[in-house]
Order: sequence, then C-alpha cells, then structure tokens
Amino acid sequence: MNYLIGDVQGCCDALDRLLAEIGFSPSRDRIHVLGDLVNRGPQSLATLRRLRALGDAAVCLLGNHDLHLLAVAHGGRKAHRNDTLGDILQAPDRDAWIDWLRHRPLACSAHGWLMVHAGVLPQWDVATTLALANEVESALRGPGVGEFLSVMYGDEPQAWQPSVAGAQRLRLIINVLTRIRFCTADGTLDLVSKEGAGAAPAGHFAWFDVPGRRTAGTPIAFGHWSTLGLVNRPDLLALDTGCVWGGRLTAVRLDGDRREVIQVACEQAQAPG
Ligand SMILES: [Mn+2]
Repeated sequence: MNYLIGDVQGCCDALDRLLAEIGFSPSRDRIHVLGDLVNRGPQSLATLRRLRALGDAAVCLLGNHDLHLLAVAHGGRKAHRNDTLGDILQAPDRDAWIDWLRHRPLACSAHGWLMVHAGVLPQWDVATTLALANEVESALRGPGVGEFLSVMYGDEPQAWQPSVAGAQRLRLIINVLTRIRFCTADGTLDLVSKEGAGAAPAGHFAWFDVPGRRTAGTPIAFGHWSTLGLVNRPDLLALDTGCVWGGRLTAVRLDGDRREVIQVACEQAQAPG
C-alpha cells in the first residue's frame, strides 16, 4: 500500500508511532514523505536515520528546512536560533547524511498524484513542474553544490519567466516548490504571508485556488502550510498538520480511489514566534 506523510520536522517518535499505527511494512508498503524531514523538532538525525534505513520504501522530498540544512552544512548560511540541526551537523558521519539529503527529489509523480513540499505555479503543468524540479536536483547533486547553495536565498524574482536562467531561475523554482502559499492569478509570489487560506493578501489566491491552474487535472499532495491544517478534497491533500507545534502527524493511505487518513498526536516541540 502507498502512503503520503506530512511534515515530520525531526519528530522521530511521532513518525515511529505513525508507522506503527498504519502497520507499515518496508517490504510491502511505500511512504512518500512530503519534505521538511528535519528541523525544529527534537530528533533531526534520528529522523534521517529512520527514513534512510527504509531504502526504496521511503521516497523523501526536500522541503525548505531540508534545503536550509544543506545550506548551513555547506557553509553558505548561518544557523537560526530555533534550529535543531546540531545532532546532524556534529555527527561524525555528517557528510554522509548531507550527501544522502542532497540526492532527494523536490517533486515526484506517482500513483496518479503530483507531490511537492509547498506547491506549484498556475502556469506550470505536471511535466513542467517535474522538469523544473529536476533542474534544481541536478544543481544540488553536482560539484558546484556549495556555490549554488550560497546564492539560493532571496525572494526575487517574484514571477516565473521561462527565459530566465542561472541562479535566478533556480531560486524561483525552489521558492515555488518549497515555500509558496499565495500568489496572484498570473503567478506572482507572495512569500511573506503565513496565515491560513482565508488570509490571502489583496489580489492573491492560495496557489491551489488560482483559476485556470494548469495542474488542475492532477491531484496534488503537499505539506508546508501548517496554518491551513488538513485539507482533503478530491484534487488536493494538504498534510502539514503541525506535528512540531503540538498538532498531529498525518498519513493518508492511497487505495485506488479510496483514501484513509491516519493521524497521531504529537508533543509540542516548538512554540510559535
Ligand atoms: Mn516547509
């Protein structure tokens, strides 16, 4: 059976309880973990150990916190006050963990679903989304990864231009796939607002509600947006249910056209703010 799992953020105990709850068998089942595997929770290293040990039974997408870890590890970025990445960064085998992480994908198409950490732009269809994700994946896996990570951060450009190349292009792709919540009808990003879908800035939509979105015919599963809570509609699954904030960790079992939501309650590891 195939499962989708929302943001774990270093809450390995909750992940263990969730896998037990669904009766997960690595030889029979597969989980797709929708990014933000690490950070803010108490067990970032243990979470990577658990997921990596599952081999092909766990497809793990990269989220913004996972990219932050890569950027800190490669020296291009300072750690944040609330980071809980020390157990990985100080591990004797840290290079192996960082190397494993930088080989994870940013998007995945499986079982009829498109899976990303945060979302997509309205102009992108599924094939375009996967191709653009692959451009970033190639940069992360290549020899210039350190330099790439040092230019990865920034909120510009705010809109997609197919002709834009280089760091600007990859930064926009990353900001969409791992950070988007709201955008305008023409796909201009707002990367500031973090409230729920009802709090769209003027002229903006939740990315999945933009009229004419070109991925509309394909169901999309994503995490990242904890203030949205669980969204379970025919064309959409939003699965960041705030585990690290004392919410829940959520899995969805995909069984043909049927879905089953499985959740475990989580201990609060971080207070907002
Ligand atoms: Mn995120």
